[in-house]
Amino acid sequence: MKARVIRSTGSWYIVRTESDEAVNCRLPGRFKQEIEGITNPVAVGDWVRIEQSGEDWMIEEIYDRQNYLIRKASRMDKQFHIVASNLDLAVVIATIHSPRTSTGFIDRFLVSCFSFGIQPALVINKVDLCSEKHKSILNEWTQVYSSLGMPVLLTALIESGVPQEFMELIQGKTSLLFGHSGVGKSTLINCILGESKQRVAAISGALNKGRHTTTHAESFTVDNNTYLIDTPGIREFGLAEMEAWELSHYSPDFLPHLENCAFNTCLHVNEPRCGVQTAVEQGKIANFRYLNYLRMLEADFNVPLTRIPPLPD
Ligand SMILES: Nc1nc2c(ncn2[C@@H]2O[C@H](COP(=O)(O)OP(=O)(O)OP(=O)(O)O)[C@@H](O)[C@H]2O)c(=O)[nH]1
Ligand SMILES: [Mg+2]
Ligand SMILES: [Zn+2]
Repeated sequence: MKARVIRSTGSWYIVRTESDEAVNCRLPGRFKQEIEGITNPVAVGDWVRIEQSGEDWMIEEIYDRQNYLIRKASRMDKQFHIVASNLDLAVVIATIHSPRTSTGFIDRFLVSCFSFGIQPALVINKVDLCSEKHKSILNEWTQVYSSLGMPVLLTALIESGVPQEFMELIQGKTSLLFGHSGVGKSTLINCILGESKQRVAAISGALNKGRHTTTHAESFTVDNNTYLIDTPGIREFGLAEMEAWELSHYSPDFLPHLENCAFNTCLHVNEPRCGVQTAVEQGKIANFRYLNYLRMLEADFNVPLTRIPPLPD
């Protein structure tokens, strides 16, 4: 029988059958040996074939994934973790404070979405907490990220609930909710489902970035063909399955300038006659986007930022 994984705790999996029944399943040990370097052979969003064996249901086959989002389990780790699969939309929820989301985190997430062919969206939540000073950051993020061709929505979930625009955006899709702990992912799920499906952090915990309220990824049904996947907050996002030279190709704001680079091996660090560096100087690429790009090159691909000595003019 065909079913879709809606929750995974590591040893037990809950799947939703095509007749909308939730079934507890286990995974035969052979799957764990088959996929080296991956912490979870089965991810939320996977389509699987299940068979009954005695009292238990077992996952017998994992169907090919249409796409998936994968990240390093932690920065120094060699292991990878599949966040979720078969996604139509990946929503990163960011907050300007309580907690502070860095653009570096958002940009890593976006590069991954573009590389895996998943449409991203940005929700900036807790705008009710934004002071005048934060408003200029809000405006900058909105302008820069919209210009990458992605939807950007501002929300104050606790005060004004979920905007209609968001409901239209997710309609008919399987969407992932992603972001640091405490940004309001589970609050969003509860607002949409109109009940407390997911435990959310107590107000006192809202400032504490280290506290994780959601511990497992889980898919919730909004309507027949609309699903939202809540995930545990993460601190860092390590890139996977990508080469250094590809990074700029997954940055839509860099793309139009790549053809102006003199060298086709250009990593846009300090090579001469580089279209990307020129675009940054001319303000055509936001400075913070470029700095985040350099940090990714250095941290994830060990590219020394002094790679090529700048040529004298
Ligand atoms: N001021 C304010 N607080 C909010 C808003 N949305 C959510 N919160 C609060 O932020 C806290 C954290 O919300 P959660 O929904 O638990 O956050 P989460 O992203 O699910 O966190 P993890 O499960 O740990 O990853 C809760 O106390 C919410 O009430 C908002 O728009 N404004
Ligand atoms: Mg949560
Ligand atoms: Zn270049």
